[in-house]
Amino acid sequence: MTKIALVTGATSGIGLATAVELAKHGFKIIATGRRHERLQDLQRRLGEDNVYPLVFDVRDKVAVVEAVATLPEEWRAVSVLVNNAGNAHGLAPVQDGAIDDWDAMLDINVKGLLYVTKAVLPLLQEQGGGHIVNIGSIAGKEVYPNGNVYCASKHAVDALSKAMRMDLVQFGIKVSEVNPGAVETEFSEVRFKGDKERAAAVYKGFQPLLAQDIAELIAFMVTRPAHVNLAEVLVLPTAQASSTIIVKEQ
Ligand code: NDP
Ligand code: 8X3
Repeated sequence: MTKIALVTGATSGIGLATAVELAKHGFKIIATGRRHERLQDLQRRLGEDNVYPLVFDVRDKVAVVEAVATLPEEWRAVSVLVNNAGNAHGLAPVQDGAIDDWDAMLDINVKGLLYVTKAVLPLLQEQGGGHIVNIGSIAGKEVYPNGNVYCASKHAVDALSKAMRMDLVQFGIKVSEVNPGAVETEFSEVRFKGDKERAAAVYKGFQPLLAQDIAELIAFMVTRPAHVNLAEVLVLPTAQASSTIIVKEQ
């Protein structure tokens, strides 16, 4: 039987690459995000019957529940949930931080992940098990200067992943966490509010991870035998040793 994976943030970066990679492994994809036209592009790319676009903002708890409730019968047998939607807003010391940026990061990265999980969990339970993959970050393991609230949001994802594993083990649901270092996506463009030059500078002078690297890892995790759960993976570019130590060529 074809398996169904719901991937949040499938309009760009890690989520988009994961949707494509899981489709290669035979999954049908419920692809979510706010940018409907990008979800439609993905549907055209992977085939009308292989992608179900679901548009919602993860911050809107009513919209999340309503969107999941609209899934047609043939799309309800979800066995994999990839909680990927997330981003950073700003990079500033706490004394200069913008409150709207803090709200966005906590609302999207923490509360949004919880809302989606709560809405999708019953579908996994109906399958008698399943797999939730949360995208954390090296920022959930360490903090770095000016990263304060983004790091706090990813530390929360780290705690929630461990806690969800404890709560859901009784239902045969695996919970895994992937913690990447620097991955070149739209992440820094969002963080720096559309400043492409500043965003590109983050990845200059070394080879960052590609979204595809993370997608392949997620596909590997969700295709392990039923008795194996790769619970947590920290994955870094070779040039990166910690949040603050990245060896760059001059
Ligand atoms: P991108 O900016 O390329 O992708 C972010 C995705 O999240 C988009 O598809 C976006 O869709 C979705 N998203 C953002 N806000 C919302 C929202 N309010 N409601 C619904 N969807 C939303 O970044 P990445 O691919 O890099 O990021 C994916 C995840 O990986 C994030 O959780 C990020 O924190 C994490 N991560 C990234 C790293 C990196 O270096 N890039 C390293 C470690 C972790 P849309 O805008 O269409 O709604
Ligand atoms: C994204 C990577 O180092 O900018 O989570 O926090 S970092």
